[in-house]
Amino acid sequence: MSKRGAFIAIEGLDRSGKSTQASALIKRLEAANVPCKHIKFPDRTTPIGKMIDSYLQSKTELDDHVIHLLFSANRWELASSIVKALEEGTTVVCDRYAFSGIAFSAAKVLPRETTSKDGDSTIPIPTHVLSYEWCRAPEISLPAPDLTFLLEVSPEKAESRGGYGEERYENKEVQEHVRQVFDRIGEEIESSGVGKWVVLDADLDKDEVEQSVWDEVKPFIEHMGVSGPVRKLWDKTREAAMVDALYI
Ligand code: Z5A
Ligand code: MG
Repeated sequence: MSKRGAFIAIEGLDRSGKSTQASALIKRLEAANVPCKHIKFPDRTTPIGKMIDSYLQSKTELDDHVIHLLFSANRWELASSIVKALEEGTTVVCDRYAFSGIAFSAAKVLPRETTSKDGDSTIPIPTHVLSYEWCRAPEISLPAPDLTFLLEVSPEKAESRGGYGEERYENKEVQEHVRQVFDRIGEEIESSGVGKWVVLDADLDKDEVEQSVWDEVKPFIEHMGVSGPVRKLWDKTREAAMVDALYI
């Protein structure tokens, strides 16, 4: 099988510079004559994307389960076209992906906090609305990125960047929960061996972050793409099939 394109996801907290870095990477790939495609989630142009957009702008209310599944469906709408592009040799750069989907939903907490007593002080225990496992389930088997960047930005830097706080989820408390879920996802991806997870300091200047991204992407270009089929996220179907085979 000839080489295919690389699937690169850019993830991170709000205002960490994901869209800036996705565009910069596309420019560099084009300059290096690498066939490439720029996609973004949520894709607000599809019918599902329009429902998501309305929810994010607080124009409509949706149950937390429903909005989570819509975000995931918005990715599944494009899943086969991503695989097709990769197989045709196109490198796909994706601005936010399944990991944002899990992190933002699993980070949601109920407005009322339960408390626990620790000596004289009372410690708030946030009650999560959706479990991590529930949030991850609809993302299983989506095309797996070969390389994911997690852009880490401090709350102070994020706030100093334009537009912060205009949509849902854009507040410090939510962002801190999101950060914790991203860390858990990163550990899982690294230990699964499906794709590389690279954490970058996004407090740095745009140019410095851009260079770090390029340093990681360059080996894929030098190797003229990626060998082997597009892998799937958290895919246990092969393992399950092998276990089933033992009992036949
Ligand atoms: N969401 C979800 O819940 N579930 C899902 O499955 C998905 C998403 C996919 C909207 O996403 C919301 O949807 C988001 C997660 C949730 N919730 N929140 N909050 P979105 O991707 O549409 O959000 P956005 O409007 O694109 O914002 P963003 O992604 O947070 O921003 P960004 O792309 O990371 O940053 P940027 O646009 O590149 O840069 C922001 C500004 O900072 C801009 O003025 C830049 O010029 C500047 N900038 C960028 N980098 C730097 C550096 N290094 N130094 C200084 N200034 C910089
Ligand atoms: Mg963005």
